[in-house]
Amino acid sequence: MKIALTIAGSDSGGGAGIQADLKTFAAHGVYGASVITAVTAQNTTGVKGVMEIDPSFVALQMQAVLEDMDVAAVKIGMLSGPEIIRNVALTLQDYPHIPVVLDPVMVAKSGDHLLQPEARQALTDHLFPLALVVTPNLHEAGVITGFPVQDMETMEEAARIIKAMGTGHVLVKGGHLPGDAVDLLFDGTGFVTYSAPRLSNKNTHGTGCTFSSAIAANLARGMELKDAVQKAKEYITGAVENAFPVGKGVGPTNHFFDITRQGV
Ligand code: PXL
Repeated sequence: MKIALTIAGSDSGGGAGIQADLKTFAAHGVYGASVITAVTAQNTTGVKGVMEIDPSFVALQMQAVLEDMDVAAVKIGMLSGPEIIRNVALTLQDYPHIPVVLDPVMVAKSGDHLLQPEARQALTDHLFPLALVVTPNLHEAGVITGFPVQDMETMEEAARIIKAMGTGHVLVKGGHLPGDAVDLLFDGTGFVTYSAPRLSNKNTHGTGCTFSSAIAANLARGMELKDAVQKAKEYITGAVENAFPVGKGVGPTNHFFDITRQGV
């Protein structure tokens, strides 16, 4: 069984963060290891608090996993602060052969900060150059580039700018566009688009986490990036389509829709 590692925050509500990542890995038949960067006290209605893990202890968790296991892909989510970012980047530098999917998580769906605004520069400076692909949504692409990203034209422009920051590829996610959910992958030369019809299900908590860990799971299984994104897009569409209400707010996606469909 292939091994994937998630470096991310814990969502006590179980719908996003580390919990979403591990469920996604499991749903793909990939063994999941996890390095926790921060613990959120959170449910489907919002974030009540964030406790950062000591940055040196984040590095220690990474070393424990990486020196022991043959990790085939890494997914990075919530990083919280600049010191954690620097330690994650420093540790990853010793493993340049492992593909890294970097989800530049900034705020939760509820609007709560998951990355301190003063940590944005560290994210682009230290981690973008180590990533095979960075996966911003429209809001994150706007914050990173400094202009509103709201249609295909500005998504292309943002992809070019983010690519120039040193990442291998950029996947700008258009899930918040009016109309179809169209994502745009840029490799520095050409664009590939991935489209899915807009779904009306309101239970979308953890969509970004789930999408990026599905890409990482597919990479761990040996797929090329373009195919990994295509398959992950199909998976996240199924997970949102089959989401069911949990809690009183925005519920999580259904990571195991393939299994629940079979009546398990
Ligand atoms: O989806 C972004 C995200 C990442 N990590 C954690 C989260 C969330 C969103 O709520 O809670 C821990």
